[in-house]
Parts: sequence; structure tokens; C-alpha cells
Amino acid sequence: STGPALDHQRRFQAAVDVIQNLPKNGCYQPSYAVMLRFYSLYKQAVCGPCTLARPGFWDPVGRYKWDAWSRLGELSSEGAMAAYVDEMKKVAKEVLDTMQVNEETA
Ligand code: ST9
Repeated sequence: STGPALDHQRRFQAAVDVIQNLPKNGCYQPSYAVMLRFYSLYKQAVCGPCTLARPGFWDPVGRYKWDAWSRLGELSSEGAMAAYVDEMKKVAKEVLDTMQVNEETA
């Protein structure tokens, strides 16, 4: 049997697996904002709140990642997992809608 917490975890793990198995280049290229959203929620879900030191001047990407993660504050692991799954549904819908438009205008 399963509880709501386990369901969250299973859906989250499924979404994580999908994203890790996407090709690097496809019809859709996520923006940095979208990537950082997934990244921050993933780190919050898996590691909890960010307690690392902010990366320095020579690591701007690291700082963007750190800032996005830190912005989630004390959001719970369950909350982050649920938001990650929601984000994935949102992006999937956007991708499908875009494909629809392209077919109509083709
Ligand atoms: C297409 C279909 O057209 C539709 C695409 C839908 C949406 C895609 C959303 C992309 C999310 C990417 C998130 C993270 C990137 C970082 C951002 C920086 C600006 N979720 O082990 P590493 C962390 S497909 C979130 O070195 P891998 C991990 O903890 C065409 N974060 O690299 C680490 O951070 P840190 C478009 C995750 O294993 C960092 O990422 N294709 C996840 O070689 C790097 O990890 C795509 O968009 C996760 N599931 O690559 C490809 N797993 O060092 C999307 C790990 O701080 N997938 N992290 O601990 C990918 O880019 C890669 O599979 C990967 C992992 C980056 C997620």
C-alpha cells in the first residue's frame, strides 16, 4: 500500500528520470529560467535548504544555481517534489501547445 508521501516521491522520481534521459538537443530548448527552476526544486527536494557558501566571481553559473536554490528558503522536501512535478506538467503542456501551433501554421 502507499501513502500520499510515497506517491509524491514516486511521481517526483519519475519526473527526474524523464529529465535525466532527455537528449541534450531536441525540438525544445528550455530557457535558463526553466532549467534553474528544475534545478532549484531538485536540489531542495533531494538535499533540503541550501547551506553551501555562495560561489565566487569566477563561477557565475554556480552563483545562478546557488541563488535559485537559496531563494526556495525553507520549502519542504515534499513541497519541492510536488512543485517539480507541477513544473514538468506545465512545460510538457507548453511544448505540446507549441507543436500544435506549428502543425496548424505548417
Ligand atoms: C526536448 C523535450 O526537446 C522537452 C524538454 C522539457 C524540459 C527540460 C528541463 C531541463 C532541466 C535541467 C535542470 C538542471 C541543469 C542545471 C542548470 C544550470 C543553468 N532535475 O550529474 P550532472 C542537477 S529535450 C534537476 O553533472 P548530468 C545535479 O544535481 C531537449 N536537476 O549532469 C547537478 O547539480 P549540482 C532539451 C538535476 O547527469 C546538475 O544538475 N533537453 C537533475 O549529465 C548537473 O548534474 C534537455 O533539456 C534533474 N532531474 O545531467 C535536457 N538531475 O552539481 C535535460 C541532476 O549542483 N536534461 N540535476 O549537484 C539535462 O540537461 C541533464 O540530464 C541534467 C543532468 C542536467 C538534468
